[in-house]
Amino acid sequence: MDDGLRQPTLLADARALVPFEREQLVLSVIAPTFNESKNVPELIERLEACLGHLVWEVIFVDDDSPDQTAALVRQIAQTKPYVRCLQRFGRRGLSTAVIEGIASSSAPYVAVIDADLQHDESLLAQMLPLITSRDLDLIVGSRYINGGGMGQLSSARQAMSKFATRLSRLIMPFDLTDPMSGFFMAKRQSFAAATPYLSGAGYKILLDFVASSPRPLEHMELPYEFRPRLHGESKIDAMVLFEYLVLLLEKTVGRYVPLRFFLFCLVGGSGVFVHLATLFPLKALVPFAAAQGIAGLVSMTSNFVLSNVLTYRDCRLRGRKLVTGLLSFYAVCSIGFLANVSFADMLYERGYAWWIAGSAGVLIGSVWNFGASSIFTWKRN
Ligand SMILES: Nc1nc2c(ncn2[C@@H]2O[C@H](COP(=O)(O)OP(=O)(O)OP(=O)(O)O)[C@@H](O)[C@H]2O)c(=O)[nH]1
Ligand SMILES: [Mg+2]
Repeated sequence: MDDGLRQPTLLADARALVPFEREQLVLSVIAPTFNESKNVPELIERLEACLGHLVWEVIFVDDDSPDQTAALVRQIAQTKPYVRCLQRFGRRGLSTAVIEGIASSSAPYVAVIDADLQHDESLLAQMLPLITSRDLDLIVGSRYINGGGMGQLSSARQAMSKFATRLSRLIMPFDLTDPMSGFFMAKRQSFAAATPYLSGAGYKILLDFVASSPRPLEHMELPYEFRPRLHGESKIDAMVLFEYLVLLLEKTVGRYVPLRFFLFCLVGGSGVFVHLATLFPLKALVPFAAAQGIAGLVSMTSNFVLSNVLTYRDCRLRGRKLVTGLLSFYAVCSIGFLANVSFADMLYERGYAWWIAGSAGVLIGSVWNFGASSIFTWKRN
């Protein structure tokens, strides 16, 4: 990267380039964590080494990790007041963790970094003088520009990341070489301006930020080499991919239809297949009405399971609540079915074409099922 600017290689340079009072809090570093207790102490030490000349803080946003990451952070924070812990309960999500971490900070600049030591924290000392002196909104750590790299990431993961980067062009207002990067620094005000429009879905908070900002962001990229994970496990799984699709849908289809409703209808569509696939073999074994009834129950159950895992993944029912939720879902859908049939019948009686009457019935039934189940089954609006 040749940006014509003096690159601060020494800490003294960095301090000289950051126009803040000695006592003023300049930077909040947000580190989302889930089971990172083995990495936290090392990350704090490394941040101290590169930011120690500034007034800064690190906020660990932990989703109640079973390995007691939050307790460890709090213990360290007792002697290091620049270390903070924001512990969340009953939910998961890297993007929402970052959003809430940033919302809890008051520094004029924020940085987001993985807690697993895979990002090059020493870059923060370069980012800060650049973002202030150039009055930028955003500096992104990129693995895809000269000097950066994917490290030892498996070729399958590299290919996935590149594919996801290509897909991101659907929603990106400007080109970034590495919108999948979880490593960036931003002006807090610029992030705050985008906050009301953020999707919060999944793990790609940088892409969400860039796609949700009400105005184009003044930005630049700096290279870094992605390091291998030293301790702990990656949280990348099929759900991460699904969440990425949700983010893309939210920023495209979601502009016109609430995404949860869209997902609810997709799941409902899959229920039609489940229904027919159950009905087909059953009708040879039992009377048609019984087969239709059983198929209805099976498809409602599969709709419930899929909605619980996908559409309402953030307030997923577990244990005993799964059973009461299923019963309330049956009740809600039965009323929806009656509404569907009676509305369609009324339209048909009034002379509307069969397909208009039928579709209107399905729409009324779906809207009812969606609204009522989100209130009674998953207890939200
Ligand atoms: N608060 C919170 N943090 C999370 C969650 N999922 C992942 N993280 C943290 O986000 C950071 C990145 O997660 P990783 O699983 O390492 O994902 P990655 O770095 O993209 O993938 P790997 O290269 O496989 O490690 C780590 O600090 C995780 O602890 C979550 O649901 N909630
Ligand atoms: Mg990682």
